[in-house]
Amino acid sequence: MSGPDTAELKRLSGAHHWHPFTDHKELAALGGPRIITHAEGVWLTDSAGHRILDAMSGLWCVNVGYGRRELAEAAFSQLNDLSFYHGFFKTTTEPTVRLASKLAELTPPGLSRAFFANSGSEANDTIIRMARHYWALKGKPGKRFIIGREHGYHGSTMAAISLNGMKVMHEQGGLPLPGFAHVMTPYPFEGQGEMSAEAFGRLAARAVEEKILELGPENVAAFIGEPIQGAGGVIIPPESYWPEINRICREHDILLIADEVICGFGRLGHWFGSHRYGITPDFMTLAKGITSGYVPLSAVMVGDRVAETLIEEGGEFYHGFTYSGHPVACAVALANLELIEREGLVARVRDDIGPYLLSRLRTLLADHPIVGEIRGEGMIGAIEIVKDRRTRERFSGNGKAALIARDHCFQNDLIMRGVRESLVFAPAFTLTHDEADELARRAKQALDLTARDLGAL
Ligand code: PXG
Repeated sequence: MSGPDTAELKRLSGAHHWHPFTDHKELAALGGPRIITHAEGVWLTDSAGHRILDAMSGLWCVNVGYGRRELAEAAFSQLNDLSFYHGFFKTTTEPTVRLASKLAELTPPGLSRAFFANSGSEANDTIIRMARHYWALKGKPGKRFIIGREHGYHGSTMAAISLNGMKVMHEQGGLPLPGFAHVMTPYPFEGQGEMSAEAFGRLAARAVEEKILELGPENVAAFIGEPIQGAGGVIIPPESYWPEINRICREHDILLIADEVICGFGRLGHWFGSHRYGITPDFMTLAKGITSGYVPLSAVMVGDRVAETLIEEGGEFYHGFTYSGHPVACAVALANLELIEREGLVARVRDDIGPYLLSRLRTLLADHPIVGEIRGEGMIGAIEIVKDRRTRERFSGNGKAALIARDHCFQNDLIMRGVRESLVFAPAFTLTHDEADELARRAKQALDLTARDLGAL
């Protein structure tokens, strides 16, 4: 069987395809994109025939690994039975209802209802509207501010970008929109210094409280945070952080939004990051792992106090998407959740492959000259790159070192992401021990080459 015409696809891509988050001039200079043609387990194949170990499970989403027949069959069967119907005008479909009910069972108590969308960004936009509408119905229309965090990532729509703590995104398009504020994040490697982890967690939580008091609690609708920040560099908070956030939101009557787009569906070795950290959210954002990325789907879990007010006092909520609760996406999600349960993948992440991968990386990189820290939880983690392990001094060039390391991984057929000064990873939960050994070996090779390039060896 002959493969696709790579040269033609690259040419067509350069002429017609606008990639997400891409410098197109740079991509053209590199000769165009790599074209992925096939995937199985944690292995991608590209059009040149390379087998690539995907340590990112796509974009933090292919939790059950690629090529699972059960998910393909669920889609095929649903496409044959009912390819589309919607949830507008007093109708719905069976997979939609069954999935909503399954999510209510899996998520923490008090989150009983699911609104469906197609992406994490849309789900977060939905939450902003619901939160503000809730406060208006409560007679507090002034409560409009949403507080997010430095390095937070919540999506790419105008409102979701406004939640993000990424200045480079704000600079394009005149964002954030009015009504959004940002605070520091609990990033121990950079901020803890001589403090205890406990004290640092409290300090970072206090920043949220101070922002609420500065804006006035009567003007603040909600606080949003990822249990562990993913795209911002896998930032893992001290244990003291989330309990304090729970308390602060409760005391100042602020809604708490847990963005579980990356942490949800077993990534941290618990069904949700909220279980891991004891977070008691009013809203949860779900996407990615909900279908293991096989088809697009996201959901907003709406807490009971908000839902009851919107339902009892709100009348019609003028919000929804053509594909809200798409039956094919919901059928795939149900098959995905069933597979995670049947194979015990959440426990596997917590007790087996998560700790194993971390220990392999820690063993191989224990004395590596440019590794400042290896951190992780379940199947998500980061390797901090430093010039000096003792002082934590960074290399110059603002993240250039991580990009060099990322490129060496890429050349060695290993996919990791470079985020600021870290290499981050989030493989599928089905990674075998042998594959974890291989991943760690390739990561070490990439870091050795990076150290050589930067004159640190
Ligand atoms: N919340 C979180 C926590 C996310 O990580 C979104 C919301 C937005 O989801 P959508 O489906 O609108 O993309 C995300 C998405 C990266 C990367 O390179 C991360 C994401 C998306 C694309 C790339 O780390 N996270």
